[in-house]
Amino acid sequence: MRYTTFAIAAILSLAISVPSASAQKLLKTDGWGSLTGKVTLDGAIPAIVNLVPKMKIHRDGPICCLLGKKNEKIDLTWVVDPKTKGVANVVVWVRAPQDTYLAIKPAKQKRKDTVIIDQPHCQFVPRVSVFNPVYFDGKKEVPTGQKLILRNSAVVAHNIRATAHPIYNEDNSFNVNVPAKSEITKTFNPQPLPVKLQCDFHTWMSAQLFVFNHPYYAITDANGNFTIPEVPAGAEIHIMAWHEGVGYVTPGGKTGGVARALKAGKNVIDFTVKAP
Ligand SMILES: [Cu+2]
Repeated sequence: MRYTTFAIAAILSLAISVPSASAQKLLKTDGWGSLTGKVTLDGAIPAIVNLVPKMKIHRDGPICCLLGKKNEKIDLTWVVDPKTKGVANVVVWVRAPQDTYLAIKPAKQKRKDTVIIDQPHCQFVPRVSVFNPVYFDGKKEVPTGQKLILRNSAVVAHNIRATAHPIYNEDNSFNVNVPAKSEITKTFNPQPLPVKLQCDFHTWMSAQLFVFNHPYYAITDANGNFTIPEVPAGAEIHIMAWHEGVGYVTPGGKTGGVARALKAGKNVIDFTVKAP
């Protein structure tokens, strides 16, 4: 078993090249532009999956789960505005070309905000989050000061099983009980795809957490709209988008994206997500 795990890890480490910090050069850019747009669904809106039947037969149902808000009692993989077909919870970010990194304004290198993922009843809130614990300064990753709190404000115990990438976050996956009215702080290293959070007590509970080493990201709102302010302009970068239901929305996976040089001022890019 030990050898098998070791062999798999060895193969993975060959297949996945973790960028070496020393090989990266600052991407030469000129000014700053905002990146804004809308993500819409192409196809029929997936049916809403009602979680109430599962909650009704769970011992925590009457005392906790069923007391949640409406959006805590449905599956939130697909949240689509019925009028505009805007898709919520799409993560949009930009990626520097290979062997380069993006400049970050000093004001965005330090952060005082905290990412909080709560479990107020029997659903993670919010469903999709982004955490920016470090930024890349050209040589190394430096802490931004941003913290991650995994909170249980419910009256029942939850469990959090975090599945992170085995290479980028070799020691950071965990599985812990979180008693009622308590919280834990954790951290992760940046990785290409989100860390998945689940609760083993309420098996329908699930959340996604992206971890980036830059501030150039946004999550689409209930109407599918997003804005990333102050992105380095004037040089080609890759615009990336991801949705839980389909994975990468943009072509080419983690090394792909939509290549574009932003102009100073406002830039617009829209995406469509194929319905499942
Ligand atoms: Cu739970």
